[in-house]
Amino acid sequence: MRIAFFDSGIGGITVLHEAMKQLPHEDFLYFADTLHVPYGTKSKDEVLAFVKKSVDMIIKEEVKALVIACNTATSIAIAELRKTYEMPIIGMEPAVKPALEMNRSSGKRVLVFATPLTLKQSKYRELVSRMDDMGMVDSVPLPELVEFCEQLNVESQQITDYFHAKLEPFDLRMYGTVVLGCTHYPFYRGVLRKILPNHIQIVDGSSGTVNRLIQLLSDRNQLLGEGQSNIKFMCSSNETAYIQKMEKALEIIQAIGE
Ligand code: DGN
Repeated sequence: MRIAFFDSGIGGITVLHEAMKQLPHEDFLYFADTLHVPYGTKSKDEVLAFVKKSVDMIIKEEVKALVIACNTATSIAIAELRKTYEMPIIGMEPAVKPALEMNRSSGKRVLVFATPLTLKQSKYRELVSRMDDMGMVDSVPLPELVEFCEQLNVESQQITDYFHAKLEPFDLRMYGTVVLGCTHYPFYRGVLRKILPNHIQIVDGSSGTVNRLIQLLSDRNQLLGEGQSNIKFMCSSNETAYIQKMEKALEIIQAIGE
């Protein structure tokens, strides 16, 4: 049986890539809700309905676990999905905790990049208030980045100018870590490495999510290691061109390497 990954678009491929590195002997299904991408600028009720519809399509395939490889969908739908389905469902969480730990000794601040919808949710606010007793976390919504990414526009002058404009209000000397709190954003690691000062570390939630996936599957004796990193790509609009885009996106993130 495959391990399923779900996102509105190609973002979750960054998490799939991490899973392929850590679980090379599993097979995967990747489902993108192309009829409704992007989620990050829509209402909570709309996103909840889109996620449920997508998961109903995913479970028609033989899958043994589902990774909601989207911070926005996780913050809105994970509790409801866990009530509805029996299989292990793993979500994303902006890597605020590891980022704060990295900065403990330097006393530097954390800057979280995410979609506006993720940043507005109580799940995110509760996460920050639980972890950040010293008020060290700031955030910036970067909705346009999802749209650039969906066009596979991951390295261009437009992207560099976009980051410069968004980061202009921040004194980057005060920050030690940038958190990529949207699964589309690791496609921008390469550009960010060139733009951000060298002392700033960049973290995302992929490895934490994949570690949790491994733990849940091994607790259930479901890591049989009988696969070959075979991936079945699916999308809600059923377009061949989008399937090709997903394959290309996987090549891009493999080339970025992290
Ligand atoms: N990749 C999604 C996330 O991690 O929040 C955002 C996608 C979107 O539809 N905005």
